[in-house]
Amino acid sequence: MSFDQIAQWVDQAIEQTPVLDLHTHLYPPSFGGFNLWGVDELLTYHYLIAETIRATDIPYDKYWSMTQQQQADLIWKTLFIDRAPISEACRGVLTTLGKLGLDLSSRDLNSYRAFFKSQKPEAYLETVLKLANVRQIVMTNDALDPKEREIWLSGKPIDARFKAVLRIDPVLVGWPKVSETLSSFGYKTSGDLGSTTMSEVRRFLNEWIERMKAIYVACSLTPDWRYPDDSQTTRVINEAILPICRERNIPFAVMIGVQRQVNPQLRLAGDSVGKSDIKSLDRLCATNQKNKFMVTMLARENQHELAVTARKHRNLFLFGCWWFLNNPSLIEEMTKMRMELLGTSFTPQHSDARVLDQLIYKWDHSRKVIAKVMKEKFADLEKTGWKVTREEIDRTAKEYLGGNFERFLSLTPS
Ligand code: HDL
Ligand code: ZN
Repeated sequence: MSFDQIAQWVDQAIEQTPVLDLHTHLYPPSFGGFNLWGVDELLTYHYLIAETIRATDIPYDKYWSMTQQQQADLIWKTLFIDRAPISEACRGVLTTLGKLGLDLSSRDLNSYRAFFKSQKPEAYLETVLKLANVRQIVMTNDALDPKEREIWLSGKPIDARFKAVLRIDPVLVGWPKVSETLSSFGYKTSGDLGSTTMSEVRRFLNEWIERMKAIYVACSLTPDWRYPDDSQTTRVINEAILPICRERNIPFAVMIGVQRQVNPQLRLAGDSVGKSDIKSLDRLCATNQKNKFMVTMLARENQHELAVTARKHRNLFLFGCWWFLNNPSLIEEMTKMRMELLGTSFTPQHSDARVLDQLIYKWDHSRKVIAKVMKEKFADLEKTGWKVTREEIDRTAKEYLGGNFERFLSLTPS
């Protein structure tokens, strides 16, 4: 088979395979204000806030006192008009606007605003899912957020394309403060994490996994995370999260390496990255073989050891180029290394989208890089004398863009 033919098959397979996006911060229109979309939300994405603050000397409190439209105007002028919008987050906004058919040569933000003003959330969701070719959106849900909790308790039906995930960072790292929040919701918890409290934490987990039909339980962990140790985090993992995830046969997703709020004045944009301890992850997977773990790590320096660790533990499901790694140069480096070490048994990407329209650019950009690496790997395969078929290319694309994850969800570790 010629390289051009292989390349054409890969491009078609990657473009035409609808994606299961296994980690996002998106919500269906029925969640009202939680569903963020439109050009002002795109421009005030926290990645672009950080880049704008860095490029100007605007006082933090002046920025935060502006309306969202004023913030978007400042970001547009600073990063798109006064400077070339060549960062990944800037390019993403333009990819999205361009794919929606807007005239980027005008550089007229108000004309773009007029387009979004004419959209309705429900119909716009269909437009975005079609353009992004996304079939399922996995959310990040916080049962401790009073507003989100109310929506879940209302029992409002949810678009079946949106799947819930119970995100539990405070339950892991927020003791004793989180015991007040839990007890305000009727759980008999106290800061001491005694046996009653631990069983009430289990009740909280069970009730909300059930209510949300959560497909996994997730948390993010700082570079200082160690397992096991004598911390409350280890106790909650061992005595509450792992037993319940095992009983329900759902994964526990650990997203490791975020250094929270290194610059609190940036608010959501104030988090950073740190190299994390791979031995803790190794022990987590090795000593809990009947649990399933989804893992992504934030530091580039952790990626090779993470891929090797995935080779050692089949209950470790490796996914995505997370956050500061979600850039073409690093997606290519990581995906190449992962294909060489793990073959087809991982999920190359998730979008982490916070604004619905971002699905359009995050998947356009990532698909191109994944396709580039697949072309190279299948061409190498062909050069051995193996006869690459369109079927195995199509099958591999389906595995990478959601099939592997669905199979992992269905597995029962022995
Ligand atoms: O903790 C997380 O899930 C991260 O993805 C954060 O939400 C982060 O702010 C983010 O949006 N990264 O892309
Ligand atoms: Zn996220």
